[in-house]
Order: sequence, then structure tokens, then C-alpha cells
Amino acid sequence: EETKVDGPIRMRTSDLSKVSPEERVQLLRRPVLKSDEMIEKVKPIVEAVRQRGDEALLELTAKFDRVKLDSTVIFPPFAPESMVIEEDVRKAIDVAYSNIHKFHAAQVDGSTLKVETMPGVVCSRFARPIVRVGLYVPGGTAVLPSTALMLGIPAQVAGCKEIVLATPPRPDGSITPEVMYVAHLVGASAILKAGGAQAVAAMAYGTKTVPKVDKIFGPGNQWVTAAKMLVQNDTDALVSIDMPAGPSEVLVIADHTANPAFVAADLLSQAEHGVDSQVVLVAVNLTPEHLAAIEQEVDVQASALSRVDIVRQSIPKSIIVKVANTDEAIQFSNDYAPEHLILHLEDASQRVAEIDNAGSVFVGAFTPESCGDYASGTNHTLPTNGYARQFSGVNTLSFQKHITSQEITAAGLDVLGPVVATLADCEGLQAHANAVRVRLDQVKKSA
Ligand code: HSO
Ligand code: ZN
Repeated sequence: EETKVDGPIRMRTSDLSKVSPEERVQLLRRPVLKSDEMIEKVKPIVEAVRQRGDEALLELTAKFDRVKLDSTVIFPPFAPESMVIEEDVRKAIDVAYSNIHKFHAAQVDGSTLKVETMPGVVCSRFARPIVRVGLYVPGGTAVLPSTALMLGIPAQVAGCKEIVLATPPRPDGSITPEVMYVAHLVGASAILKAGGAQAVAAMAYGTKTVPKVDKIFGPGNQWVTAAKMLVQNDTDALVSIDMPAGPSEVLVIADHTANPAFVAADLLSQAEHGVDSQVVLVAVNLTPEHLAAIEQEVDVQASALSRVDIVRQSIPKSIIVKVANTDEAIQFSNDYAPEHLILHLEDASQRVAEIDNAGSVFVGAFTPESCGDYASGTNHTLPTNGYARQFSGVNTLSFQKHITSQEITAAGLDVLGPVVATLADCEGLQAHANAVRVRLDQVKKSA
């Protein structure tokens, strides 16, 4: 197995000046996700947890995670022995925590917006935390304490009162100690030892032991994504979700200044996430030698990775798009709307102003996506699948909502009231008009 020689690990190449408009559309497409099919598959799981609560949750955990648990929830204080980790990992988590905390604390909306729209008519807006949130931290092929940080820290700084962190248990029934340590740092109020659709359902509806939440966050496999979409549409659950999720993506734009080893490493860092990861290189008027050097680096670096079997599948599905200049590259990227955009460009900083659609941008040769994935401060839960056109990545405001309020004086109503009464009459809504007129009558009397 170890010495599998399957030939070079190569991306497919297209020249944008030679493709038809239809082919260009094809290049911008992600593989179709069978979301309807997945929703049908998760329905019985979600329904079982909704109806039978903890009992179903324990059965499903035994079935899918092959662990027999007596209970799925743990509450703080978490046992110190459950979070014993290597010293250097703990220090690294602490630095990441500090940076992510700084960036997300700065985003807290703690101000009250106040506008007097007319004399005596004051409209306000202020933010409040979403009270109960559920954070899904995937298990699977990699342990992801970084995702626990990215979801837990904004919840913490926003002031969410109930923070439920769900993650699948390991074969011995425990949770990865790194994730336990992060749960402790972010002040999680409960840890749900469950994964997949069953974990999402438990947080959406609540069970005897699992607290019900108001919003569910986090990446996950197709089961998790389908379950999130399902519960979001159930008015009984009364729960929302962060965003539609899909396989991870990166688009790298490289010009003549790009270091082939850096570009290849960036492409591979995303390609190693999963077999369906999407990796795009937009090559700006590169010489054949330069492009060949990048391709060579991709092959050499890929072959040396521990997850070479994953990149062997994701890299051949990925594309190199040759363009004539940087403007064309940015146009293509804006049309693609990548989750991550890396600019290996001579004028990288200046070009950021031209980016219309992207989840997060990495500017210049010394800014690998990995830094944003782990520790620089920005969030790594980002819109995929082209949704960067209309969605922001997870941020502190994702854990707050805004309430508006107004206060009108008698003098204010004297001016505004007739306007409202006229509009209410126009809509034939007499009670609305009355609510104004009974007050206006009194204002007149006491004048
Ligand atoms: N690149 C992933 C996040 C991640 N990377 C977690 C490493 N660990 C989000 O697209
Ligand atoms: Zn990553």
C-alpha cells in the first residue's frame, strides 16, 4: 500500500481564451450534491430522535459510531484528565485562542443605533446574543479542535448563554482531549457525544438530557448538512442554521512572481481535506516552464503526504485555468466565488479592492490559507459552493441578532399619526388606523 506508484498527481488544464461560454460555465461549476436524496435518508434518523429522544440517540450512536454509551451529554466542570494534551499543542491552542478571540471580540456589536426620523419619533437598534447555540465539530478523518475554536469563540464573545458542543465520540466513548480543552476554554455549557444527523436532531429538538438550541453551526458531512437543512425547515424545531455547507474549496491566482512550491503547497493544503475538495489554480500568463514547475511541485509534494490517497482523488478533479492577465483572473474568481482565495500576485494588496465574491482572502506570498484555518484570527467556517456571493463566513454577528425599538412622543404622534392613519385606510385596516386615532383624539383634547 505504502509504495503505491500510480503515476503523476496532476490537475486538468484549460485555456480560458479557447473555451466556449458553455465550457466556461462548466469550469465554474461544483460537482452536484445529491441533497434531495440525502434529505430522504436523514428523515428517519431525525424523526427517531425527535420522537424517542435519548433512547434513539444512544441506539444511533451505537449503530453509527459503534460505541455503547450510558449517556451522551457531559456538563462542566469537565474532568481535567479528559483534556490532557501535549504541552506544545496546548500552547499552540492558547495562541490561536488569543488571536481568534481578539478578532472576534472586536466584532461584538455592543452599541445602540438611535435615529430621530422625525421630531419626537426615535427609532433604535441594538444587538442581543442568540441565547442557546449548538456547535457541530466533525469527527471523521481528522480531529478538528480548530473548528471548536472557530465556533466556540464567537459564541463566547457574543455572550450566548447556552453553548452546546456536539462531536462524535471515539471508539472508547471519549472525546478527543484537544476538543475537550477547547470546550473548556470557550466555556461550553454541555458536550454532546454524538455525531451525524442524530446530533443535529438532538440539538434542534432537545431531549431529556440534551438542551434544545436556537441556532446550529458548523461544517459536517452530507448527513450533517442534510439534517441541518431539514430541521431548519421544521417550524416545530424553531431553529436556524449558519449557512448551507459543501466540500471545502480554494482558488489560487498566480502570476509571474509566484513561488511554485508555495502555490503547490497551498493547493494541496485544501486538497487534503477530502476526496471531493475543490482546488482551482488560475494561472496569469505564466510561461510553460513556470506552470510546469508548479505542476511538478504538486506531484512531488503530494506524493510525500500522509493523506496522499485523498489528494490522489481530489487533485485529478481539480483544474488549472490559464488566463491572459490579472483582470481576467479576478473576473473568473468573482464568478466562481471561492470559499478561500489566495493571491500570489505582484500587486496582491492593491487587488483586494476588486474582489466581489470570496469567503476569505489570503494576500501575498507569505499568507498561507493554513494560517486562517488555525490561528491568525479570522474564522475558517466559510461559505462554499458559490454561496460566497451572498453569505458571510461565520463571525460574531452570526451569534447575535438585532432588535429594533421605537419611542414616540405625543408631539411626534401628532405629526406621524395622520400619515399612518392614511396608509392604514389605504390598506383597509381600520383597527390599525384606530390605534392612531384614539391617541390623536386625546392629544387634541389635552392641547
Ligand atoms: N480549511 C478548512 C478548515 C480547516 N483546515 C480545519 C484545517 N482544519 C475550512 O475550509
Ligand atoms: Zn483547511
